[in-house]
Amino acid sequence: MTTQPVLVSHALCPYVQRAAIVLKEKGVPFIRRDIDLADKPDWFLDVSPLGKTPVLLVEDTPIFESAVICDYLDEVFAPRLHPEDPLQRARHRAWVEFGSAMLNAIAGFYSAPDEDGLQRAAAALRRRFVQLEAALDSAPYFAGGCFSIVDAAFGPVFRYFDVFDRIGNFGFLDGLSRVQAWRAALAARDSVKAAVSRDYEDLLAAFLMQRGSALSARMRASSATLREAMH
Ligand SMILES: N[C@@H](CCC(=O)N[C@@H](CS)C(=O)NCC(=O)O)C(=O)O
Repeated sequence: MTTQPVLVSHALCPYVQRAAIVLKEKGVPFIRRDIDLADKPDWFLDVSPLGKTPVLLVEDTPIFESAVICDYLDEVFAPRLHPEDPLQRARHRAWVEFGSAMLNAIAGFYSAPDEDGLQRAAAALRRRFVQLEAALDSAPYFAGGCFSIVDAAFGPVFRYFDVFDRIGNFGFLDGLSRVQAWRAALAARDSVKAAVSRDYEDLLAAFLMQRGSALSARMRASSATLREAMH
C-alpha cells in the first residue's frame, strides 16, 4: 500500500471504532475523515453503497462494512488478531456479530420512548450480558492474553456504559465478574482509548439528551436536580 488508507468516519460511530482499533493494534498509519451523517456528502454516497460509516478507502478501492474491513486488515497487516484455527476464527466472527446485535440493543435502549420501553430494553441488554458471561472463559481478553477482533468489537460496546452508568443504576453487569473484568481490560487498552476523540463522552451525552427518549428525560431530570442542588 503506497498511500495511507482513509477511514471515513463519524465521531460517535461504534463500528468506525472497530476499524480504528484494529488499525492502531497493527500500527498502520491512517487518515480519519469524519463526515456528518445527517447531511451525507455526495462523495461519501459514491463510496458507501449503504450510506453508512465506516468505509476504508484503500488506494482507489472503498471497503464497507466494519467486520469486512477488520478481516481485510487482518489478512494484510501483522500481527494476526483472528485465530489461525478456522473453527476458532469462525467462532470469533460469530461473536463479532453478537457485538453488532448488542449495538442494536443499545440503540433500542437509548431510543426507548417511555419508561416501560426503557426497562424492557434494559432487561434485553442485561440478558445479552448474561450470555456473554457464559461465553467468557479466559482473561483478560476474549481469547485470553491475545487481543483479538472480538475485543475490537466490544471496546465500543462497553464505552456506552461509561455514560449510561452516570445516568442511572440499571444493574447491567451486576454479579457478572468476567464481563466486568473484560470491560476494565478493554477500557485500559491504548488502541481502544485512541479510537475516539477527547470530547467523545460529551458528544455522546449531547446526542443522548437530544433523542427525545425516556433516557433523555432521565438525563434532563438529573441535570435539573444537579442545578437545583447547586443554587
Ligand atoms: N453493519 C454496518 C453498520 C454501520 C452503521 O450502522 N453505521 C451507522 C453509524 S454508527 C451509519 O452510518 N448510519 C447512517 C445511516 O444508516 O444512514 C457495519 O458494521 O459497518
